Amino acid sequence: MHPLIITCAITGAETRKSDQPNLPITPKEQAKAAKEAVKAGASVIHLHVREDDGKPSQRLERFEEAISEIRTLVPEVIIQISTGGAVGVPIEKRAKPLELKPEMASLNIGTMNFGDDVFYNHPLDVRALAKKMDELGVIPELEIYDAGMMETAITYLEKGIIKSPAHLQFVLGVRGGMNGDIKNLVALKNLMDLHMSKETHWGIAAVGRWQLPLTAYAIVLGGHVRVGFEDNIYYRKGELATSNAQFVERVVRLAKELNRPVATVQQARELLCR
Ligand code: KMH
Ligand code: ZN
Repeated sequence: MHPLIITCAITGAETRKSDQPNLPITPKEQAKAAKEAVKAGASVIHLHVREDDGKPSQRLERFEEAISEIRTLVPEVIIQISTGGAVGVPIEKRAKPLELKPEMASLNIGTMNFGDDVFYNHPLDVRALAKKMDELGVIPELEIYDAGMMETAITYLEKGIIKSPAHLQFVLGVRGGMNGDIKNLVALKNLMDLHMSKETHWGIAAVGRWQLPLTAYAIVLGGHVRVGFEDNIYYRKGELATSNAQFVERVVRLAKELNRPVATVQQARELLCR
């Protein structure tokens, strides 16, 4: 089985410092968190940025600063910027940091309820973002929150709107999308196996209490894994995690026990950035 790519989503847009005191906010804090995560075994950093007051931001200069700080401490790591941003941010702002031509970026493929908000992704905007990423040479990671988005991804791949083989991220456990029940993962994976290239890569980004069991499933089923404060702030019930790296370390231990090698940054780049 190909090696396991561990992505660390160090900051996110929703997690608050008041809920997770170890949340990295400033570019320097983010670089330190990225370095620790990579040292622990992560090869991809999924990046959101915040302003100094903690507010989520899609400001190009802030991304530039964060990427530069991360590159100083961990020059080799794959940086995947978020074009999802925060709920309610207009698509033009969300697309702006693509101008920095990061190696990868997230591409949210459909509209959904997101907790008590609406995460709006108009099909025309999604297709325009996909085109922009293609033109800029940015590799998209398709964020799939439910079966309808999976059907959309299948259509876009068939029509060449997104190049095959794709990299899919099954984001499970968001209120408004599919939860992290194994049956949901199996349903999504069945659609992938039926309709997509055998070269397709998929990962799991599971929210909160779903994170640990789905990590184990992904390791044994040949998927990749995302962890980090964007998706989960508790190491176990009632116990806040001390760092992003603490989650990565656990994934590495599980992978070792389950005989799945963990990808180096170089191997991750070979697998994803084809
Ligand atoms: N913050 C969520 C609304 C992404 O990074 O592309 C969207 C999100 C997905 O975090
Ligand atoms: Zn994100």
